[in-house]
Amino acid sequence: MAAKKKAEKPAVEPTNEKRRKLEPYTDDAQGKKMTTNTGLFINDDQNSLKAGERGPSLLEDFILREKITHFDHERIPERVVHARGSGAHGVFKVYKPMAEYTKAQFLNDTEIETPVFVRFSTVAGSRGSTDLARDVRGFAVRFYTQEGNFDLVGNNMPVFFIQDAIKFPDLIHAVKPEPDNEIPQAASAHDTFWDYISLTPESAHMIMWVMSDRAIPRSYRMMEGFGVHTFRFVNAQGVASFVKFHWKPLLGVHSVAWDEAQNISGKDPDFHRRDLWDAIESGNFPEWELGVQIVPEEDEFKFDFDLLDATKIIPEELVPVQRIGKLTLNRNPDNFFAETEQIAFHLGHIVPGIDFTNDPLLQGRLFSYTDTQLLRLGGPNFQQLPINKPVVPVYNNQRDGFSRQNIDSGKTNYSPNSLGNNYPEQVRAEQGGYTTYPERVEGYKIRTRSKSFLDHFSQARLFFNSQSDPEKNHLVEALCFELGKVKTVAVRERMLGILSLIDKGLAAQVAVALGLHVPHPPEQPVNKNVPADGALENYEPVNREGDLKISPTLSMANTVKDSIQTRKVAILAADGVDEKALNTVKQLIEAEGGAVEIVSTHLGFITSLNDEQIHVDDTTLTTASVLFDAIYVPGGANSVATIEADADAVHFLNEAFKHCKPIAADASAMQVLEATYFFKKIPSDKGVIVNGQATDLANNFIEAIKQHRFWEREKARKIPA
Ligand code: HDE
Repeated sequence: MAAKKKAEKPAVEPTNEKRRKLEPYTDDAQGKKMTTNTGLFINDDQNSLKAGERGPSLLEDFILREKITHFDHERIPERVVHARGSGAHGVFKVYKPMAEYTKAQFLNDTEIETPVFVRFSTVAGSRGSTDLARDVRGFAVRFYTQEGNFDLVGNNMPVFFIQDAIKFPDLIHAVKPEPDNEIPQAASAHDTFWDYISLTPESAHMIMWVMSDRAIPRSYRMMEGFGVHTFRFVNAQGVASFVKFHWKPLLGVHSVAWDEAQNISGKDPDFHRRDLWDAIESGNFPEWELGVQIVPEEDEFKFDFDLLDATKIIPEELVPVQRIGKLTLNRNPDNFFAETEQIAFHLGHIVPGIDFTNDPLLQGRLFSYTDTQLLRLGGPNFQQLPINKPVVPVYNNQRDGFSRQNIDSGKTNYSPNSLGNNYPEQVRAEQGGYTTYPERVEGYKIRTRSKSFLDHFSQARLFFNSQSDPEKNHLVEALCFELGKVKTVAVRERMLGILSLIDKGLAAQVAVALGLHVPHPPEQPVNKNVPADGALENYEPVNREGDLKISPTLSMANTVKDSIQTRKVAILAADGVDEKALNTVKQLIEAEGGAVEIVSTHLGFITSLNDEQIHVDDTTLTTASVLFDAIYVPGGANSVATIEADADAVHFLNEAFKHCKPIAADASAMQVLEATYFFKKIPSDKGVIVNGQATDLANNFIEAIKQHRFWEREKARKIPA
């Protein structure tokens, strides 16, 4: 696919009702005169009012006071979790009517393009923290439907750490920086997190995901998304089914290496934010398909896990994912604060045809989201902020409060009323009024955990067993890293106990790195889920084998690898470069949708063999290999000699090799490769393309870039870059 031209912003607006509705609130100061907030033209914005040239400033200076007061109040509390994030506008279109399962209009009308706003985030770090932290990513989607806002507030992992919302504050306290010294930022590799996890066996499955490469995505555009909980679809006849939501990225699911992630955190902590922004600005609109797994109500108890348990997936091999529509992100926000920061998601923002289940994690979330916005956005009127307003009108008898925007006219603000003809009127179900699915519930009031929630290990094992060898190695190394940062030996030991209940080999490998022995025989993990008066047997984890041994869809090795679209390729070149080779490779990569940057030893231009002036995008000082997906070294004697002599350029290649990236070099540039460690140690590698003329070389290189990474290279462990 060819790289698309930069999108003209207005081109996407007419199709997007939400964008149109935001327009009246969007203002640009170009060509405008400066005023105070009351509209008074400002004559001098640079000097405060003083009593004499060198005299004190005067309290009378209303311009100074207004400007400073506003500034003093510019910050709002960051989100207590998911503080660091990036958002974008887009559209969603369903492929085929889903009437059999749901009456939700936006999932039935194939003509409607529903406007969306999506916010991706990390969970633990503060607003200014690095994008590349090992963490879960939030994947929150707001659909501005004709029946009101529907928010699918999901993550890039399909399960969660805990089964009951009442545990959430503890989990988050444990993962956030430690309370005495506020260290470490945006990292789970510390004592309090693993202390908590080692006492919380229900987190075993989620820990496998967070220690996998899913926690260090290459791009937001290359992540899956999941609604996590089981939701309910309800059709027009009132028939309900269970549903799990998925987002499948069309570019495939890809990650970086952990060493790379740590480097990126220093070189470009905005890596994911920049990547999303740049892709949209360049017209390479990120796309996902919405997937659903549907389970008929009568099959609720058919599985060896509980559908209400958010620490479990429904393996795709048991219930296939139907792809039912497409999400396209096609416009960056105009203002980060007004849009990305002020958007207030809530999984209680629902439309007819979609309903909740009794998942105790979901139930607690239904309370938390509005509650948190009341503090974060300063009162009950946050729904009237432009980014939060639905595209459909809003009428009710809620009134007043801080920063009320609406001017609600009329005498009545209560219901029933006769003075206002009893408006706004309620809406019958057949006319779109929301009705809750009449699920039958009865039981004792009781604080307990269902026994159907107690198998904490079989799906953790399923996940581990389903990984490719390199993925398993990464997971082991992640655990060695994280637990290696834990100072308390008893915590490490407890974690080894938990790991041994998932997989003995896994536990043994981690134990070696920690210089410990796996507790033997593996005891039941210390289980602090048990309430003071609870009986242990009601909480004791069950370690069953699990019906399914392998689920191939859980491995990123099986993701789509058919495109190099938006992959970034660095060309290492200097004066005297062979511009024919350079241009051939560059053009072929760009024709496939890849992006090329010329990296040299100085900025400005380099002069090729034939005196062509080539613009330099970056130097080995201003960029780094970790910010690219692949590297190419063209020939040309002088260029090759300069690159070979530049230690940073040689490091660039060694590091790219270490991170398993494809590398290509012209035959006449071999001298550069020979200066690297890797070429001396591993002269032949599938991902190092050194044969063929420019066109062949480029084509083989493109095929290699499609593979993303040559992880098997890591086995050699010979590259100290
Ligand atoms: Fe959240 N979560 N969460 N969460 N969550 C928030 O709401 C909460 C959970 C998720 O981009 C907060 O507006 C509780 C699961 C995303 O603005 C807060 C529990 C999943 C975002 C909150 C959970 C999520 C949030 C903080 C346990 C995946 C960012 C700011 C019951 C399905 C949304 C805010 C955005 C944000 C509470 C667990 C996803 C405090 C109590 C499970 C993507 O309300």
